[in-house]
Amino acid sequence: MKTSLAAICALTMLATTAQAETFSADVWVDNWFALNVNGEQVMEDSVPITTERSFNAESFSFEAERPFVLALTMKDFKENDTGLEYIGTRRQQMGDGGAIMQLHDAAGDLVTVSDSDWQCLVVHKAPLDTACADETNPVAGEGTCGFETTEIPEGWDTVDFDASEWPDATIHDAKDVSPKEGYDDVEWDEAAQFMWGPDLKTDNTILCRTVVE
Ligand SMILES: [Ca+2]
Ligand SMILES: [Ca+2]
Repeated sequence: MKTSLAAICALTMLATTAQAETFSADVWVDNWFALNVNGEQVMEDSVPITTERSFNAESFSFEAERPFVLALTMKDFKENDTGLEYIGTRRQQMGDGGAIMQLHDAAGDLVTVSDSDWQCLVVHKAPLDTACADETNPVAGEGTCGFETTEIPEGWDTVDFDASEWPDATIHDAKDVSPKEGYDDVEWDEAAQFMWGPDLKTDNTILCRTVVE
């Protein structure tokens, strides 16, 4: 009896562990990202969002069991809730975002890429009037410098979450994103596209998710 129970336990463990696969990811985001898989963070951009001109790609691997959700939190740099950067200098501007990613399995086969199959929710949008970028003293929440924040939905990074109400990711041209440092270090599959919210400039913080079956 003891033996058979132990054998069953061993078989169960084997079956459980056998389902976990190793995946390798390449992610490039202007400017910062964190990647959660089924509610657990597996990667955070190694360059803090507070770093000026933080352009870099991250290549890393993680283990997961299908189905799993890839949940990217992404931020375009902003100095404050005006959404602007270089405030008070001649370079004062809205700044822009953009992201590209690809995922391969252990055999090197492509599993998924950034494309319009992802759902994205903009959770920080500013400025609400682009004339804010030309204000001599832009103040968040005043005049043209309004901003909009959305609460991050509970459990959005888990498979059970219903994102059917979320808009599809917006695909942007490479020339509009103009990817910088780090982007060229990765050999991108031609299927990988630049995704973001509808507006590269005023969509500052965005949640994007997709389920890998
Ligand atoms: Ca940026
Ligand atoms: Ca921006």
